[in-house]
Amino acid sequence: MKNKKAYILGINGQDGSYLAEYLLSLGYQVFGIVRRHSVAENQQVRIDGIRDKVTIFYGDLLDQSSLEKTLKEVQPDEIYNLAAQSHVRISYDIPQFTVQVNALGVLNLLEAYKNACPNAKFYQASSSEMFGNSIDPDGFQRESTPMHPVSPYGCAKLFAYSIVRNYRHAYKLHATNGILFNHESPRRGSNFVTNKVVKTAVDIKYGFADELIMGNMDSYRDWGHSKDYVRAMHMIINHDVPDEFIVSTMETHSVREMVEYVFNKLNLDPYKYVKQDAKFMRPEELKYLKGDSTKMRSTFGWKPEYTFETLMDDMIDGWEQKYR
Ligand code: F7E
Repeated sequence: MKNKKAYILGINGQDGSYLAEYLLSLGYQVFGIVRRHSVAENQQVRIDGIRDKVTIFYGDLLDQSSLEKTLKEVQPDEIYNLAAQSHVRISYDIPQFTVQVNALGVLNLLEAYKNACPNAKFYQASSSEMFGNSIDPDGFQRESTPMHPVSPYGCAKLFAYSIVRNYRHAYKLHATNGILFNHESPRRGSNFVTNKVVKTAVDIKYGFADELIMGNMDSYRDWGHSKDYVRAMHMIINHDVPDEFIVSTMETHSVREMVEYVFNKLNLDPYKYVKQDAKFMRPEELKYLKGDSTKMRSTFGWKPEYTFETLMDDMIDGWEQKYR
Protein backbone atom coordinates (compact mmCIF):
# COMPACT_ATOMS: atom_id res chain seq x y z
CA MET A 1 0.00 0.00 0.00
CA LYS A 2 1.25 3.47 -0.85
CA ASN A 3 2.31 5.71 2.04
CA LYS A 4 -0.17 8.38 3.04
CA LYS A 5 0.88 11.99 2.53
CA ALA A 6 0.47 14.66 5.21
CA TYR A 7 0.83 18.40 4.57
CA ILE A 8 1.52 20.37 7.75
CA LEU A 9 1.34 24.15 8.06
CA GLY A 10 3.31 25.19 11.13
CA ILE A 11 5.60 22.15 10.97
CA ASN A 12 8.34 24.03 12.80
CA GLY A 13 6.09 24.86 15.75
CA GLN A 14 5.68 22.82 18.93
CA ASP A 15 2.69 20.82 17.67
CA GLY A 16 3.83 20.63 14.05
CA SER A 17 7.16 19.11 15.00
CA TYR A 18 5.62 16.48 17.31
CA LEU A 19 2.92 15.72 14.74
CA ALA A 20 5.52 15.26 11.98
CA GLU A 21 7.48 12.83 14.17
CA TYR A 22 4.30 10.92 15.04
CA LEU A 23 3.15 10.66 11.40
CA LEU A 24 6.63 9.56 10.26
CA SER A 25 6.46 6.79 12.89
CA LEU A 26 3.16 5.68 11.28
CA GLY A 27 4.80 5.52 7.83
CA TYR A 28 3.50 8.80 6.40
CA GLN A 29 5.33 10.92 3.87
CA VAL A 30 5.46 14.34 5.50
CA PHE A 31 5.46 17.73 3.73
CA GLY A 32 5.79 20.95 5.69
CA ILE A 33 5.29 24.61 4.99
CA VAL A 34 7.54 27.23 6.55
CA ARG A 35 7.58 31.01 6.23
CA ARG A 36 10.67 32.85 5.11
CA HIS A 37 12.70 34.00 8.12
CA SER A 38 15.75 36.25 8.09
CA VAL A 39 17.64 33.82 10.36
CA ALA A 40 17.26 30.62 8.35
CA GLU A 41 18.25 28.38 11.30
CA ASN A 42 15.34 29.69 13.40
CA GLN A 43 12.70 28.44 11.06
CA GLN A 44 13.61 24.78 11.41
CA VAL A 45 15.05 24.46 14.86
CA ARG A 46 12.33 22.13 16.20
CA ILE A 47 12.57 19.83 13.17
CA ASP A 48 16.36 19.51 13.07
CA GLY A 49 16.09 15.85 14.11
CA ILE A 50 13.81 14.91 11.18
CA ARG A 51 15.03 17.39 8.57
CA ASP A 52 16.20 14.66 6.18
CA LYS A 53 12.90 12.75 6.46
CA VAL A 54 10.49 15.57 5.55
CA THR A 55 10.02 17.77 2.50
CA ILE A 56 9.86 21.50 3.23
CA PHE A 57 8.32 24.20 1.05
CA TYR A 58 8.20 27.94 1.57
CA GLY A 59 4.65 29.17 1.92
CA ASP A 60 2.44 31.50 3.89
CA LEU A 61 -1.22 31.56 4.94
CA LEU A 62 -1.33 35.11 3.57
CA ASP A 63 -0.23 33.95 0.12
CA GLN A 64 -2.94 31.71 -1.34
CA SER A 65 -0.89 31.09 -4.48
CA SER A 66 1.88 29.43 -2.42
CA LEU A 67 -0.68 27.15 -0.78
CA GLU A 68 -2.48 26.24 -3.97
CA LYS A 69 0.73 25.52 -5.85
CA THR A 70 2.15 23.20 -3.16
CA LEU A 71 -1.19 21.46 -2.52
CA LYS A 72 -1.52 20.76 -6.26
CA GLU A 73 1.98 19.35 -6.34
CA VAL A 74 1.79 17.21 -3.19
CA GLN A 75 -1.85 16.02 -3.48
CA PRO A 76 -1.91 15.20 0.25
CA ASP A 77 -4.30 12.79 1.97
CA GLU A 78 -4.36 14.95 5.10
CA ILE A 79 -3.87 18.70 5.63
CA TYR A 80 -3.14 19.99 9.14
CA ASN A 81 -3.39 23.74 9.74
CA LEU A 82 -1.26 24.34 12.84
CA ALA A 83 0.08 27.70 11.64
CA ALA A 84 -0.96 30.86 13.48
CA GLN A 85 0.05 33.92 15.40
CA SER A 86 -0.49 31.86 18.53
CA HIS A 87 0.20 34.28 21.39
CA VAL A 88 -2.95 35.71 22.99
CA ARG A 89 -1.39 38.76 24.71
CA ILE A 90 0.61 39.66 21.61
CA SER A 91 -2.65 39.55 19.62
CA TYR A 92 -3.45 42.84 21.38
CA ASP A 93 -0.19 44.36 20.06
CA ILE A 94 -0.74 43.14 16.48
CA PRO A 95 -4.51 42.61 16.21
CA GLN A 96 -4.79 43.16 12.47
CA PHE A 97 -1.92 40.83 11.62
CA THR A 98 -3.40 38.22 14.00
CA VAL A 99 -6.76 38.40 12.24
CA GLN A 100 -5.18 38.36 8.77
CA VAL A 101 -3.27 35.16 9.56
CA ASN A 102 -5.56 33.30 11.99
CA ALA A 103 -8.87 34.14 10.31
CA LEU A 104 -8.41 35.21 6.68
CA GLY A 105 -5.38 32.95 6.30
CA VAL A 106 -7.62 29.96 7.03
CA LEU A 107 -10.07 31.14 4.39
CA ASN A 108 -7.16 31.37 1.91
CA LEU A 109 -6.16 27.83 2.83
CA LEU A 110 -9.71 26.49 2.47
CA GLU A 111 -9.98 28.06 -0.99
CA ALA A 112 -6.63 26.54 -2.00
CA TYR A 113 -7.73 23.14 -0.62
CA LYS A 114 -11.09 23.29 -2.40
CA ASN A 115 -9.38 24.17 -5.69
CA ALA A 116 -6.32 21.90 -5.48
CA CYS A 117 -7.30 18.71 -3.63
CA PRO A 118 -10.92 18.67 -2.39
CA ASN A 119 -10.78 14.94 -1.60
CA ALA A 120 -8.12 15.44 1.08
CA LYS A 121 -9.04 15.54 4.77
CA PHE A 122 -8.49 18.78 6.67
CA TYR A 123 -7.75 19.57 10.32
CA GLN A 124 -8.01 23.07 11.81
CA ALA A 125 -6.27 23.91 15.10
CA SER A 126 -9.18 25.50 16.91
CA SER A 127 -8.72 26.73 20.45
CA SER A 128 -10.35 26.86 23.87
CA GLU A 129 -9.65 30.62 23.70
CA MET A 130 -12.83 30.77 21.53
CA PHE A 131 -14.96 30.20 24.68
CA GLY A 132 -13.77 33.36 26.41
CA ASN A 133 -15.34 33.51 29.86
CA SER A 134 -18.26 31.26 28.97
CA ILE A 135 -18.54 28.27 31.35
CA ASP A 136 -21.31 25.67 31.69
CA PRO A 137 -22.99 25.55 35.14
CA ASP A 138 -20.96 22.43 36.07
CA GLY A 139 -17.65 24.28 35.56
CA PHE A 140 -16.67 22.79 32.17
CA GLN A 141 -16.50 23.99 28.57
CA ARG A 142 -17.73 21.45 26.04
CA GLU A 143 -18.58 21.35 22.30
CA SER A 144 -22.02 22.87 23.02
CA THR A 145 -20.80 25.73 25.27
CA PRO A 146 -21.49 29.18 23.73
CA MET A 147 -18.37 30.88 22.38
CA HIS A 148 -17.72 34.50 23.43
CA PRO A 149 -14.01 35.16 22.80
CA VAL A 150 -12.20 37.85 24.79
CA SER A 151 -9.09 38.54 22.65
CA PRO A 152 -8.28 39.36 19.03
CA TYR A 153 -6.70 35.89 18.91
CA GLY A 154 -9.91 34.22 20.16
CA CYS A 155 -12.11 36.23 17.79
CA ALA A 156 -9.94 35.27 14.81
CA LYS A 157 -9.94 31.60 15.84
CA LEU A 158 -13.75 31.66 16.09
CA PHE A 159 -14.01 32.96 12.53
CA ALA A 160 -11.68 30.17 11.36
CA TYR A 161 -13.66 27.52 13.26
CA SER A 162 -16.92 28.77 11.71
CA ILE A 163 -15.63 29.03 8.15
CA VAL A 164 -14.28 25.46 8.37
CA ARG A 165 -17.78 24.25 9.30
CA ASN A 166 -19.31 26.39 6.58
CA TYR A 167 -16.96 24.99 3.89
CA ARG A 168 -17.58 21.44 5.17
CA HIS A 169 -21.31 21.78 4.62
CA ALA A 170 -21.31 24.02 1.56
CA TYR A 171 -18.68 22.14 -0.46
CA LYS A 172 -18.88 18.65 1.14
CA LEU A 173 -15.28 18.81 2.35
CA HIS A 174 -13.90 16.49 5.04
CA ALA A 175 -12.96 19.51 7.17
CA THR A 176 -12.60 19.02 10.95
CA ASN A 177 -11.93 21.15 14.04
CA GLY A 178 -10.02 20.04 17.13
CA ILE A 179 -10.81 22.42 19.99
CA LEU A 180 -7.60 22.07 21.94
CA PHE A 181 -7.12 23.37 25.45
CA ASN A 182 -3.64 24.64 26.43
CA HIS A 183 -0.91 22.16 25.64
CA GLU A 184 2.73 22.48 26.47
CA SER A 185 6.06 20.63 26.27
CA PRO A 186 9.78 21.35 26.42
CA ARG A 187 9.32 22.72 22.86
CA ARG A 188 6.83 25.40 23.97
CA GLY A 189 7.88 28.96 23.17
CA SER A 190 9.40 30.54 26.27
CA ASN A 191 6.97 33.48 26.25
CA PHE A 192 4.02 31.19 27.08
CA VAL A 193 3.46 30.98 30.79
CA THR A 194 4.52 27.39 31.55
CA ASN A 195 7.83 27.50 29.74
CA LYS A 196 8.57 31.03 30.93
CA VAL A 197 8.13 29.87 34.54
CA VAL A 198 10.13 26.66 34.06
CA LYS A 199 12.98 28.36 32.17
CA THR A 200 13.27 31.22 34.68
CA ALA A 201 13.07 28.90 37.71
CA VAL A 202 15.86 26.72 36.27
CA ASP A 203 17.87 29.90 35.49
CA ILE A 204 17.41 30.98 39.12
CA LYS A 205 18.52 27.57 40.38
CA TYR A 206 21.74 27.73 38.33
CA GLY A 207 22.41 31.38 39.16
CA PHE A 208 21.53 32.93 35.76
CA ALA A 209 18.50 34.91 36.99
CA ASP A 210 17.30 36.31 40.28
CA GLU A 211 13.62 37.06 39.71
CA LEU A 212 10.53 35.95 37.77
CA ILE A 213 8.22 38.73 36.57
CA MET A 214 4.67 37.52 36.03
CA GLY A 215 1.34 38.85 34.85
CA ASN A 216 -2.00 37.59 36.24
CA MET A 217 -1.45 34.56 38.49
CA ASP A 218 -5.13 33.99 39.30
CA SER A 219 -6.29 32.58 35.97
CA TYR A 220 -6.90 28.84 35.58
CA ARG A 221 -5.86 26.67 32.67
CA ASP A 222 -6.39 23.05 31.61
CA TRP A 223 -2.81 22.12 30.64
CA GLY A 224 -1.99 18.94 28.70
CA HIS A 225 1.08 17.65 26.85
CA SER A 226 1.48 18.43 23.15
CA LYS A 227 2.57 14.84 22.44
CA ASP A 228 -0.81 13.52 23.67
CA TYR A 229 -2.66 16.18 21.69
CA VAL A 230 -1.04 15.47 18.30
CA ARG A 231 -2.27 11.84 18.58
CA ALA A 232 -5.74 13.32 19.07
CA MET A 233 -5.40 15.45 15.91
CA HIS A 234 -4.68 12.34 13.85
CA MET A 235 -7.75 10.58 15.28
CA ILE A 236 -10.01 13.57 14.63
CA ILE A 237 -8.99 14.01 10.99
CA ASN A 238 -9.43 10.28 10.33
CA HIS A 239 -12.92 9.99 11.84
CA ASP A 240 -15.52 8.84 9.23
CA VAL A 241 -17.59 11.96 9.73
CA PRO A 242 -15.93 15.41 9.83
CA ASP A 243 -16.78 16.91 13.20
CA GLU A 244 -15.67 18.99 16.21
CA PHE A 245 -13.91 17.51 19.23
CA ILE A 246 -12.64 19.01 22.48
CA VAL A 247 -9.19 17.80 23.55
CA SER A 248 -8.41 18.46 27.22
CA THR A 249 -7.25 16.83 30.45
CA MET A 250 -10.52 17.68 32.32
CA GLU A 251 -8.43 19.20 35.15
CA THR A 252 -7.67 22.82 35.88
CA HIS A 253 -4.88 24.55 37.82
CA SER A 254 -4.18 28.20 38.54
CA VAL A 255 -1.06 29.92 37.24
CA ARG A 256 -0.10 30.36 40.91
CA GLU A 257 -0.35 26.59 41.59
CA MET A 258 1.79 25.93 38.51
CA VAL A 259 4.46 28.41 39.69
CA GLU A 260 4.47 26.83 43.16
CA TYR A 261 4.75 23.31 41.74
CA VAL A 262 7.76 24.23 39.54
CA PHE A 263 9.65 26.17 42.25
CA ASN A 264 9.01 23.52 44.90
CA LYS A 265 10.25 20.82 42.53
CA LEU A 266 13.51 22.76 42.21
CA ASN A 267 13.69 23.29 46.00
CA LEU A 268 13.17 27.04 45.61
CA ASP A 269 10.77 29.29 47.53
CA PRO A 270 8.69 30.99 44.78
CA TYR A 271 7.81 34.00 46.90
CA LYS A 272 11.46 35.00 47.28
CA TYR A 273 11.68 35.48 43.50
CA VAL A 274 8.25 36.11 41.96
CA LYS A 275 7.11 39.67 41.18
CA GLN A 276 4.25 40.97 39.05
CA ASP A 277 4.26 43.61 36.33
CA ALA A 278 1.27 45.08 34.49
CA LYS A 279 3.08 44.70 31.17
CA PHE A 280 2.31 40.96 31.24
CA MET A 281 -1.41 41.52 32.00
CA ARG A 282 -4.03 41.46 29.23
CA PRO A 283 -6.62 44.17 28.53
CA GLU A 284 -9.26 41.44 28.95
CA GLU A 285 -8.39 38.14 30.60
CA LEU A 286 -9.83 34.68 30.07
CA LYS A 287 -10.10 33.59 33.68
CA TYR A 288 -10.94 29.91 33.75
CA LEU A 289 -10.65 26.92 31.42
CA LYS A 290 -11.59 23.30 32.09
CA GLY A 291 -12.50 21.21 29.07
CA ASP A 292 -14.89 18.30 28.95
CA SER A 293 -13.31 15.86 26.46
CA THR A 294 -15.86 13.07 27.00
CA LYS A 295 -16.82 13.05 23.30
CA MET A 296 -13.17 12.62 22.23
CA ARG A 297 -12.59 9.89 24.82
CA SER A 298 -15.75 7.91 24.08
CA THR A 299 -15.46 8.15 20.27
CA PHE A 300 -11.78 7.19 19.98
CA GLY A 301 -10.75 5.74 23.35
CA TRP A 302 -8.22 8.64 23.53
CA LYS A 303 -6.86 9.71 26.87
CA PRO A 304 -3.79 11.72 27.84
CA GLU A 305 -0.75 9.83 29.08
CA TYR A 306 0.77 12.83 30.86
CA THR A 307 -0.65 14.34 34.05
CA PHE A 308 -0.18 17.99 35.08
CA GLU A 309 2.76 16.86 37.26
CA THR A 310 4.51 14.67 34.65
CA LEU A 311 4.04 17.43 32.05
CA MET A 312 5.73 20.01 34.28
CA ASP A 313 8.46 17.49 35.24
CA ASP A 314 9.16 16.85 31.53
CA MET A 315 9.55 20.60 30.95
CA ILE A 316 11.82 21.05 33.98
CA ASP A 317 13.90 18.13 32.78
CA GLY A 318 14.09 19.68 29.29
CA TRP A 319 15.61 22.93 30.61
CA GLU A 320 17.87 21.18 33.12
CA GLN A 321 19.29 19.00 30.34
CA LYS A 322 20.27 22.12 28.40
CA TYR A 323 22.40 23.25 31.35
CA ARG A 324 23.88 19.79 31.92
O1 F7E B 1 -1.13 32.21 29.27
C1 F7E B 1 -1.25 34.06 32.44
C2 F7E B 1 -2.01 34.62 31.26
O2 F7E B 1 0.21 32.73 27.24
C3 F7E B 1 -1.78 31.40 30.22
C4 F7E B 1 -1.96 29.51 23.47
O3 F7E B 1 -1.41 28.26 23.09
O4 F7E B 1 -3.54 28.45 24.93
C5 F7E B 1 -2.52 29.42 24.88
O5 F7E B 1 -3.03 30.70 25.25
C6 F7E B 1 -2.24 32.23 31.39
C7 F7E B 1 -3.01 33.50 31.02
O6 F7E B 1 -1.49 30.85 27.20
C8 F7E B 1 2.09 35.49 32.36
O7 F7E B 1 -2.61 35.89 31.58
C9 F7E B 1 0.51 35.22 33.82
O8 F7E B 1 -4.10 33.65 31.89
O9 F7E B 1 0.59 30.53 28.41
P1 F7E B 1 -0.35 31.58 28.00
P2 F7E B 1 -2.98 31.26 26.74
O10 F7E B 1 -3.15 32.72 26.65
O11 F7E B 1 -3.96 30.52 27.60
C10 F7E B 1 -4.65 28.64 24.04
C11 F7E B 1 -5.55 27.44 24.18
C12 F7E B 1 -4.23 28.96 22.66
O12 F7E B 1 -4.91 28.59 21.70
C13 F7E B 1 -3.08 29.86 22.47
O13 F7E B 1 -2.54 29.76 21.17
O14 F7E B 1 -1.09 32.68 32.09
N1 F7E B 1 0.06 34.67 32.65
N2 F7E B 1 1.73 35.73 33.66
C14 F7E B 1 1.03 34.83 31.73
N3 F7E B 1 1.09 34.43 30.43
C15 F7E B 1 2.22 34.70 29.74
N4 F7E B 1 2.31 34.30 28.45
N5 F7E B 1 3.29 35.38 30.33
C16 F7E B 1 3.27 35.78 31.62
O15 F7E B 1 4.23 36.37 32.14
